[in-house]
Amino acid sequence: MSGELSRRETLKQAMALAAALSVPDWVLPALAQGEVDVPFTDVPDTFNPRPADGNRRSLDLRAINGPITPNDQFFFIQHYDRPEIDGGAYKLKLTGLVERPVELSLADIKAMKPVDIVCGYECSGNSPGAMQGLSSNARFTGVRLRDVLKRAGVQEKAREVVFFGTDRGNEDVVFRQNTFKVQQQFARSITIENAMKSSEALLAYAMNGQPLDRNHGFPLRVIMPGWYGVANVKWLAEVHLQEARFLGNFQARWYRTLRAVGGSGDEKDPQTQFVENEITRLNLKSTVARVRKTPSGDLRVIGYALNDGTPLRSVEVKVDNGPWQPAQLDPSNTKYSWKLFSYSWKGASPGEHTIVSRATDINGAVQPTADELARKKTFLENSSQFPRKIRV
Ligand SMILES: Nc1nc2c(c(=O)[nH]1)N[C@H]1C(S)=C(S)[C@@H](COP(=O)(O)O)O[C@H]1N2
Ligand SMILES: [Mo]
Repeated sequence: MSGELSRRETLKQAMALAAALSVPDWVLPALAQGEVDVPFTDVPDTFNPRPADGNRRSLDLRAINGPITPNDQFFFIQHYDRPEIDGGAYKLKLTGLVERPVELSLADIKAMKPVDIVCGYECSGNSPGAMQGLSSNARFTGVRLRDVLKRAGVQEKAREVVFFGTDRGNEDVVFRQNTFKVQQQFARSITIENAMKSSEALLAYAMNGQPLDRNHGFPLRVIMPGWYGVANVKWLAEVHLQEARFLGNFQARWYRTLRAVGGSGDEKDPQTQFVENEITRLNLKSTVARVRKTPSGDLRVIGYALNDGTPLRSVEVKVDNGPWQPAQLDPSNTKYSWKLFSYSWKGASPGEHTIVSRATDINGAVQPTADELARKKTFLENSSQFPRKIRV
């Protein structure tokens, strides 16, 4: 009893303390009046967030002015074309090891209990070379995958949940000396545990309060909070339950990382082992996005961190060869959102400077440097620190 009381007392004190410490009322959204952007000198002239083919778009991080990425700026990318789907005729099929096959119209889905989640994610190919533009953050609305699966019932034997998009293309299936060119639907799978355990996995039909647009998977897509973008199958056509592992091109072949362990790291060194993993949850990452000069002459370094939902311990910023300094985290950050940060830099001298951020989570995982990732042989999952150059 007294233990319970003192625990409550401690909690009350902690809450009072939190209320007394005035939480900054934030840097973003409203960019303060009189501030100007400090130009980056590392953005190549060729960087074009909107290539003319219209088939993809990156986010220009220099334009971030709030926690939510507007729909007409949210990055998009995919492997094939972007199907145009008639929402009125649309049916989501639930097939395979279900108790009863079900087809759901968009109206059926919207009649179910809606769930909202703010979720940031990046393409696993996002990198300094892409100016980190394959990343965005939005509020998604949809229904829990779990609730949809319950409509069809899950057979005991089901182990794998396969999401098929409407888009398809030709892929090579290599077996010994034969290469078969076969048509495949874009598809990804997750385990039944990840589908049923996670209350967060969504089939989303809206983004920032608007119906999904064609670029982002109209009329329905998967959102796996805390996972790389590839998990978020767009233009969802079918959810198929099966016992065997799913081996589609973008599940078993394309989206994987090869790392060297031990030895010299060279392929010919017998002491070196190679480990492959599939692309699943987001690695811990942060990046500087924008630097603002305030009327007082101080600089404000703004950026975001992204990870699998593990709470962060800190985001720090380093200027040139100085020490790591703690940045402030935006109180509006949520478990799976982008975690915005801001660092106040006083007394910057005129000239060129290098600034870099790094994130650390509560388990002590620290965002690696590019050198520390050198043993990663394939380019996906580049979560390295990204030193930026600016001219003050
Ligand atoms: N149907 C389908 N869904 C897809 C893809 C695709 O090629 N086809 N690409 C995936 C990849 S690799 C990424 S990074 C995300 C990007 O989501 P966005 O375009 O909405 O930003 O979509 C994923 N969903
Ligand atoms: Mo991606």
